[in-house]
Amino acid sequence: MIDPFDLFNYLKHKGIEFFAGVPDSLLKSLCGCISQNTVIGKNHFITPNEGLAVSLATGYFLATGNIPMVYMQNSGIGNMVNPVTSLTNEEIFGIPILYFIGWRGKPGQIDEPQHKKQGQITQDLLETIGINSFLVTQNMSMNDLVDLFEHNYDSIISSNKSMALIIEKGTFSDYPFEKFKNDYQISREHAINTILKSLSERDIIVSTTGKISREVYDFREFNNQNHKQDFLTVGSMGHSSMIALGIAKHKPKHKVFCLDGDGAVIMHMGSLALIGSSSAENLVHIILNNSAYESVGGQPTIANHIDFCKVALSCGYKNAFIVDSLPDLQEILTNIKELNGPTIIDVHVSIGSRKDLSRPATPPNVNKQIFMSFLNSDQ
Ligand SMILES: Cc1ncc(C[n+]2csc(CCOP(=O)(O)OP(=O)(O)O)c2C)c(N)n1
Repeated sequence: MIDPFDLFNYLKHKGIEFFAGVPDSLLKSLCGCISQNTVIGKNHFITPNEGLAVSLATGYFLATGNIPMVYMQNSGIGNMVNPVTSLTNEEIFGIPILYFIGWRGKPGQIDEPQHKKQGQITQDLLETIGINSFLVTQNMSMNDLVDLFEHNYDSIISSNKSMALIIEKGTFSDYPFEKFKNDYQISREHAINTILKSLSERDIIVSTTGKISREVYDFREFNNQNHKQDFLTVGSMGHSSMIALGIAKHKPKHKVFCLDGDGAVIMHMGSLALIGSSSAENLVHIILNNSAYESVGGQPTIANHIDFCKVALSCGYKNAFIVDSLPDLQEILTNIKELNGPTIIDVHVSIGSRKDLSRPATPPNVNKQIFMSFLNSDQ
């Protein structure tokens, strides 16, 4: 195992003092250590998506000539393919970056279905987009990692190429970091239960990546309901509102509720602009806003700098509500039944979740069939 603080100090010794990325559960203690020992907004930026971490790191390199570090879960590689292949690649501008990439879905390890494909292709994909990658496994020590660096880092970076370390689960030991907090009162799970209880049997749910979908799933299980109305977007963070829009436009007699996270909305915030311009009267976009990436360790998002309602209204949403209490949430859910959307509800929720949340018991393609049969059972 590697102590994140030893790594942090080693990186400092190599002149790496700028960090950008999107948090990952496998990198939780490393991300915590970076946050604890840097200044957010100065030499550490938690970026909306992984591609933007690459371009931000590029700007840092251009301004200083120093090597930036970019971190992410391997599912974020997709978001960075464009800036890596058309900006930082050594045949274009040649911007050297050091990547730390959490390896979900490693072949041979049990993981969720949405990580399987990405886990299989992680090394090949990095090679294809021109990044030299190295595996860091849980049995490696800091000395092993230093060896790996000393043999490879300088030669790769000095030829204006990038180097990635693919990090296996369990590589980093714990690091005591101060947890980000908010002042919000409602628990996210209570908010979700309140929303689902208020819906009719015809309403559709599209929920986002992470624990929000797991809480939706558990609500149905605990209430002996089936899951046919729910599309759980277990991967593809940031895309659930577009899935919801696609359904809403083609199933106008159903109300479609997108249960989104603030981190997910920020990841692809242009979706608010498209929804606003869409005149999807039957779309209700609910942000369960804890200003944090709670599902992967609770690191802060930039949501507390954003008034989502104002943004949505300026994009063309017809109604917007901020909610801080369960009675207000209940009242708004009743009132919006009569309103034409698109509607946004920014529900302020606390950071935290049950430790024993379940995960869908049936595979995504089976869930898709059940969902589509429900959607297409009436017009
Ligand atoms: C492209 C991509 N990057 C990163 C992740 C890892 N990831 C899964 S859930 C999550 C946090 C989601 O945060 P938010 O939307 O704010 O919801 P919360 O967990 O706070 O409810 C992250 C970063 C991912 N699945 N996909």
